[in-house]
Amino acid sequence: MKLLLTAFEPFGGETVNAAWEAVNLLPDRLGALEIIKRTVPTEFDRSIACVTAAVEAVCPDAVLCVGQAGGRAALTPERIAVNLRDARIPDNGGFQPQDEPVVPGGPAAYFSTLPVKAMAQAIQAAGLPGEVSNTAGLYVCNNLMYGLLHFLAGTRRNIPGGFLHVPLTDAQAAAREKPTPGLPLKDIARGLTAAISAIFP
Ligand code: PCA
Repeated sequence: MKLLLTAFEPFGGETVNAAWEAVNLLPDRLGALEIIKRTVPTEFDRSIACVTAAVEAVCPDAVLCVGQAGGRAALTPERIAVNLRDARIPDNGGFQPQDEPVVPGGPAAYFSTLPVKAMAQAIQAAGLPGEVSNTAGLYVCNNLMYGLLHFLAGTRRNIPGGFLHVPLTDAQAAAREKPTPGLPLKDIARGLTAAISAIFP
């Protein structure tokens, strides 16, 4: 079995992205599962093109995209992606869409086709904070989750896919002006491993 595991490049003026740092710590194999990792540009259109091309190239059995959510204290599998882009800051290409759809004419939303509750429970069982989130925001992460699920729905190949947000690393959190939750990087990686084990039980 193969998992396509993606994470975003740093964005918003930061030099690291907790999602990519954590994905990078994971091995390329977990038992029988092969993990194929890809870095994704933090740009609205390019992120979707990058991940859908990787799905075509890799033919994975599931796709999990990971992003950083500064301010969150838990690892959060996302339940839903909405067909809306409304950016508070420009993406890494300088694009800042306001109140526009991800896919004009597309459905209002897609639900994750990953087992989000089992993933959250597995993270908790590993002794880490994990909970299902009901919003992936309106920035590049929600956009990628929507674009991926729209693409997968059109392939009729039944590949489950979804998104998970991680908190900042404790080092990133310590550098923020306001008190912000953070987790040790190795705990974020351990939580991701637990979530993956729930996708391939
Ligand atoms: N987090 C941002 C985009 C890239 C990332 O890692 C988000 O939550 O939309």
